[in-house]
Amino acid sequence: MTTTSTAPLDVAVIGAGFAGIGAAIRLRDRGITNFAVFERGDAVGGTWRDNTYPGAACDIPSRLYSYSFAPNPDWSHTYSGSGEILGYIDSMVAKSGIGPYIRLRHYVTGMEFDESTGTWEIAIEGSGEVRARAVVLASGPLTEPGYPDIPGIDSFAGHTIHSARWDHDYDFAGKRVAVIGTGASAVQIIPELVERAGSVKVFQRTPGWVLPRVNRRTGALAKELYRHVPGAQTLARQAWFYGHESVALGVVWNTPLTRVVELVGRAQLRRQVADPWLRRQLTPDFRAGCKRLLMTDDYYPALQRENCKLITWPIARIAPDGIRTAEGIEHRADCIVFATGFEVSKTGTPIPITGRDGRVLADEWRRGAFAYRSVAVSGYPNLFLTFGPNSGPGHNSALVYMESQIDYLVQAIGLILDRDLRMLEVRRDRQERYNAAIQRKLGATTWNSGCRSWYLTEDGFNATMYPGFATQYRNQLREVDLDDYTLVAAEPRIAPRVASVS
Ligand code: N01
Repeated sequence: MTTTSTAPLDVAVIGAGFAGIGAAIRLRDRGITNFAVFERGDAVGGTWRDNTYPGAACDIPSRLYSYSFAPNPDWSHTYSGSGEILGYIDSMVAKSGIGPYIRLRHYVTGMEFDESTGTWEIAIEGSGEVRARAVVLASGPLTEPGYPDIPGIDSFAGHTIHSARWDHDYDFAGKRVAVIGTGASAVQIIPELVERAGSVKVFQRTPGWVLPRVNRRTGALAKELYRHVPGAQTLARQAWFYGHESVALGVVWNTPLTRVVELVGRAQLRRQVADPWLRRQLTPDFRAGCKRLLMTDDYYPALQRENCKLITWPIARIAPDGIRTAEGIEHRADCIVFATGFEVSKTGTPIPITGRDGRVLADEWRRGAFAYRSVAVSGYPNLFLTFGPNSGPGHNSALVYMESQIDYLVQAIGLILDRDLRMLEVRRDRQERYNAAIQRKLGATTWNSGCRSWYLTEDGFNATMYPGFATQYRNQLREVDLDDYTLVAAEPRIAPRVASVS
């Protein structure tokens, strides 16, 4: 797709992960065609393109971890692996025909709002600038690999691999492997590593709550049913949705049901780990739900394999030949696997964003990000976020939340174009009132109950999670309420709209 250099795009979507692809499909469904999706990588898929470590899979059932507007009757299992999810994203692109709108290897480095024209000026590395009347920032929170702040990390002479940038050429056979981290990625990697490596040492700082994940193959008959009776698939999705909603009662808030979740975790530990000392080392000391629940049946058995050892002494430093723990033991390693999560931007922005009157979003978010209903920010007209501040689910599918954001922002962008608005900007008073309520509600959640997690800033501010049911989140984004916004008409008209051409 090309546009003339002077005519702005109607919409620029930044990122071609799940959110960006979903936004592109829904924009096109709405009849908006003068848009482009800018993706810095050389393929679509975002986090599912990047996280290809052995065992990478989703811990939310696929029928729910997918878009309701793109149902897939062919999921092979209840929970899918990363390859199948990536295949689903690719097939959405192919079936919807949005491929020509996607510009791969286009790295957006910053953007600035021009109030006089009501357009965003978007800088793209090596390609100059593009203007767009509206922007969808769909760059995702889990993109940059996070490395721990451990002394000597750069001195290690062996091989290093991060879970989010797997090295498929490295041969683990016979190697001594150290894994740092025991979060959602680590518990999927470790069962695979013990099969391949000579030995595996798992360095745990905090044990998490591990719950069973019963994964079943979807039979041919069920697939036929889903293929020919779409209502059956909708029904299955709804059942998963409300099942997960009920889990919120024990996971989002600290209630008697939280004890039930913990009982299930303890039962899993008792059933799978015989040694009382190991059990003790693996018993969490925080409320279930405070950190992400770890859904796996394979992790505890893997830790008890002959060639695997759990290390719970704190890491003192990384040395050229391995890892030294606080009690003075040296653990030699040929390879260190960093399953240490992501550099999550909670106090800044992924790229410099300059809004109306020269304000800089990273400055405003210095002490923690905030937005109106997670999708719009006052002072930054015509800009919409996916997976923005306080939109994270602890108990339900991120895709449900994303779909609500997308439907909302497509409505809002439709308004800008249909009414020929120069600016659609959320009112600051509405945004402040919304965030005061969000932060008040977060105080009562398990996430703010005293554990360390990537949900919180260093100061303990929660800019990440939505303190409620997915149903409530969805309802608040059902309609764009014009009372929440300031509308400024396009006057004088900006450069005439030009039909984009392929
Ligand atoms: O990262 P994490 P992740 N010394 O930040 C440890 C999504 N996801 O990649 O708990 C020693 O959760 C750290 O220890 P502690 C999902 O949203 C989804 O596993 O902080 N250890 C922790 O154990 C998830 O929440 C799926 O004490 C250090 C680990 O590293 C998000 O990705 C699958 C350390 C980091 O855990 C991130 O998960 C996988 C240090 N200095 C991931 N620094 C699905 O199935 C950090 N650690 C959808």
